[in-house]
Amino acid sequence: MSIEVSIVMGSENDLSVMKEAAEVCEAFEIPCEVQFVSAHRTAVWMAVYAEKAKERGIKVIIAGAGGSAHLPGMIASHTSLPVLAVPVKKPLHGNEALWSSIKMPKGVPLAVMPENGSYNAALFAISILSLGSEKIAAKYDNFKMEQTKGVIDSNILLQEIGWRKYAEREKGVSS
Ligand code: RP5
Repeated sequence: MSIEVSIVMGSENDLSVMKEAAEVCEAFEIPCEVQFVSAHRTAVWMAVYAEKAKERGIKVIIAGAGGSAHLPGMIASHTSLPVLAVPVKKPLHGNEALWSSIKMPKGVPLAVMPENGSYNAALFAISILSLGSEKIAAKYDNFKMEQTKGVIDSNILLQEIGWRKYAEREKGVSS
């Protein structure tokens, strides 16, 4: 099966955030690849990678970067594929990666996720892929239904045991 989703990031230090996107793709059985591609340190490789992505069968690129975060925008400038930006925010970082991505000038569009939003980036990629695949669309619909059911079930329990007990139970679950 050919790779449909590309997950790229500027540094190995972004992997702890970006791996969630790969996990979501795996859960939906979407073939994806994960690559370190830096706009600053491997500028030529980045351009070649982005330019070849479409002919390799890739349909969506998820690009994560921190700091000045040029990678998503530069990838988008080298391909007509949809590019989803994940601003990577580490402890002590400001919001620079988010602003670098969201301020993309007119003409080169970028879909920008929340900071560290690699989970939603993968879901967004899946929603794009579902336009061309009934199988993926069914899985995505099912995921959303299960998610809705989860909230309804939680609320039923909340009404049964009250918020104090529910909160205590949550503490127990998370510790
Ligand atoms: C960006 O610069 C990367 O996306 C990373 O988040 C940030 C810092 O890179 P490292 O110095 O941690 O490799 O290119």
